[in-house]
Amino acid sequence: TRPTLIGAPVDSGQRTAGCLMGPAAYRVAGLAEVLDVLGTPALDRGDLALPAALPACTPHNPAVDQLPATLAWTDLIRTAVEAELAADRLPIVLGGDHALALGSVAGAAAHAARVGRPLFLLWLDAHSDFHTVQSTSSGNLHGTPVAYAAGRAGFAPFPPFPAPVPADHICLFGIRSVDPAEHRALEACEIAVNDMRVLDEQGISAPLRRFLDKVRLAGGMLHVSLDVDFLDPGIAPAVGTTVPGGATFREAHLVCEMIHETGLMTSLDLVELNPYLDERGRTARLMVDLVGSLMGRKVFDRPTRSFS
Ligand code: DIR
Ligand code: MN
Ligand code: MN
Ligand code: MN
Repeated sequence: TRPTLIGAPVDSGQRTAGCLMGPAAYRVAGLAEVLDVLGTPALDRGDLALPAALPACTPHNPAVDQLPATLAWTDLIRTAVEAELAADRLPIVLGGDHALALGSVAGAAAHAARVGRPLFLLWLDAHSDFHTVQSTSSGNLHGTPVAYAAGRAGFAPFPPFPAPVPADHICLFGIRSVDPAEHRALEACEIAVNDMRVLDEQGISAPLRRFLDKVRLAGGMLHVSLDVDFLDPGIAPAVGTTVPGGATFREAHLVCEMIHETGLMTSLDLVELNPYLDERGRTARLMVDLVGSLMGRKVFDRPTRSFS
């Protein structure tokens, strides 16, 4: 499946300016060239843009920031992702902050429901992003897309999520920052929380393989959402919400290589890159490198590993 690049310069989901420069940074860092070399050239649709006038709407929760913009982005991105999947392409959404996943996962879910396949969600992130519009304490809607995808209540005035992803189809990976309201809600559901403690003890490959096996056995589609802060800030400083103790360079590449070997990934988000905070583009280049691994780059070709 050929990739399509969708620029989504979303910066309404959090309050550190700069995420809107993300799509440009990925292009400057050579994303298209990496995909060319791998023999999977991308179609670049350019950047989505918000309409000039946004409908007024007032959140029930007064803490919520920039709700009209995030509502409009959600609709635009959902439509764009669903269209690429319907055209049998692999959408790669270039963020933009993680609020864009309110739209991208909705687009993937709508498509999966239409073709009658189960959708699975792999969330590579320091954060669980399991707040609702009601529960968010920061007011930053980038902390909500997993809860939206899971079909939690408390999302008015967002449209109902098209086909909620069952809790046992969601895998959070790399987690090390969970707010109290998210913690309570996660404990009351079956979502797999692979926090850093799990990955320290079991390594990265065993928990990931368990999840990928489940996706394969179910014949599922797999949406991967890669937040820059999944990575350790020592190698990926260009993100507004760094949390120490993240994935190392090799752990992150191994995750991407394993995903590629399964051939299961059907859509991808690259989120939270803030190029304004970067050191000479190193975080953008690392993210582009990881896309290389996700799309098949390897040091040496091995027979495809059996995931049974
Ligand atoms: C925090 C930070 N839990 C919030 N969240 C995210 O604002 O709700 N940071 N996603 O990247
Ligand atoms: Mn996130
Ligand atoms: Mn995060
Ligand atoms: Mn707990």
